[in-house]
Amino acid sequence: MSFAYAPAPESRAVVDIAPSYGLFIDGEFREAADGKVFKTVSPSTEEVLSEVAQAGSEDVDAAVKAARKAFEKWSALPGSERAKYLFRIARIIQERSRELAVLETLDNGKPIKETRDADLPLVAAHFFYYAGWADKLEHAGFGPNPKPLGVAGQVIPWNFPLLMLAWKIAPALAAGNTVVLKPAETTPLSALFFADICRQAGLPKGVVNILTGDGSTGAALVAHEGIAKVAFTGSTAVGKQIARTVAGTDKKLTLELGGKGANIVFDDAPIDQAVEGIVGGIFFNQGQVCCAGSRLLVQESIQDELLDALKRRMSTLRVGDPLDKNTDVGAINSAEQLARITALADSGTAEGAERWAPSCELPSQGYWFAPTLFTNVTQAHRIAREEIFGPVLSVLTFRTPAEAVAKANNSQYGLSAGIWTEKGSRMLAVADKLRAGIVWANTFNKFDPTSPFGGFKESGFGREGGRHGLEAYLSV
Ligand code: TXE
Repeated sequence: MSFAYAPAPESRAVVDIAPSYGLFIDGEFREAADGKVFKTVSPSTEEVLSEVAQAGSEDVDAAVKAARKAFEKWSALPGSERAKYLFRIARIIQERSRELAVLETLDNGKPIKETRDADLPLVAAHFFYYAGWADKLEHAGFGPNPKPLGVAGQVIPWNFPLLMLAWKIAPALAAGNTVVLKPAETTPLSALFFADICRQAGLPKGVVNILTGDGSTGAALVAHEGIAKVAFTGSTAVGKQIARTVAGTDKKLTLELGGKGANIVFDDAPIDQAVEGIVGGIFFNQGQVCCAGSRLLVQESIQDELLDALKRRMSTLRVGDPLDKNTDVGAINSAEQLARITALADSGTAEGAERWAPSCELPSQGYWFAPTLFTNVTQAHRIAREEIFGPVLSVLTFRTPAEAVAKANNSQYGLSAGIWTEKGSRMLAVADKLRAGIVWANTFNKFDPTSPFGGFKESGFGREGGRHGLEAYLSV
């Protein structure tokens, strides 16, 4: 006898999306000065979800002015008062988490399982965590009188829209700064819902301003002379451009850019556990994760055993409707991103790597890419060097720990890595030699607001999260 268990898809009726949204400036929603708008579509269905305002330079100026005015009072509040607002925001996020999870899944394409169990709890956790810091800045070892910087201009990507917003806004506000934040053009909605949460929490006008728009809006924001601090998460190319804009000004800058994380599996690793970590490391959020474990480095002696187990596990992944609670792999965020993934995966085949994917039926509407594995990969292949930002894993082998370290570090990036071994001494020795901002031990993609996150090399500089994340928003 067999039981078919199929929970109903998460109801999209829990979220009420308006047909259009304005910019959130000085506590009010308003149209763009030049009336421009753009559409946001659901990547899993290509349905138009809403039309949102496209901020131009006049709007950037208005938002920065509102934030500067708000800064005077906000920065003068006792930390305990700022904490109350942040705690209130955190609690409202928890109360509205089902609605926000469905919204994020609709706008981004990621499975509800992830928005519900990873994104939203982490978003709330960040606000709780930094709320706790707001009245302790004098005691955090920053020196006698840490001061906020002013207005932070923050530009975020589309892969974790609400979580990246939380990483940026929570520490900025706790430290006494005000913000103008620009969400990515393909995922503007959760930031606009967050604006509504700020109103619900009674946050003073102008402390948080949200400007929807594309790269031109982001460029105008980071160049604005009223901005004291720029925080960016996105592509390395745009990060370099922003660094050039900011160079020669007194703006503080943090950049969180691309990655090509190595997930290193030694022959004594617990195989089943490692397979789960490898799968989570590359297929979580369809691999659209800067710290994804996109290079699997496996010790040669266990290659066959590990790859067999990995393929079996990949064959059980369910790809499809992201609102279905059983779905493991959702939609790719945009047609452009799908095209980038497709082109890089095709380069793998063209350069001689061996491609494998489980048989799975992809929906006919929307942007989809099957979980894919490449073996016979060399370090020279593009799929071993370039960030694919998709559900594509490149497998390389090694014989000795020294070779594993050399291969892992052979990258322009240095954001994340994972090590799988039962041997504690080897774990520590290898971790110490990896040029990566985050090294996971017998796990992968674990996040926590108390841990600083950030990279080496072309993965950027500065840290978000933890006490270090606060320092980026203070003059000490
Ligand atoms: O990034 P962009 P895209 C990587 C990933 C992906 C590639 C391209 O490899 O395939 O980048 O993605 C805003 N000044 N990552 O094109 O363009 C833009 O509007 C100021 C890794 O989406 O960098 C959006 O809000 N802002 C990454 C944000 O920058 C500008 C996450 C990111 O978009 C701008 C995303 C400009 N000149 C992509 N141009 C990670 N580190 O997690 C664009 N923007």
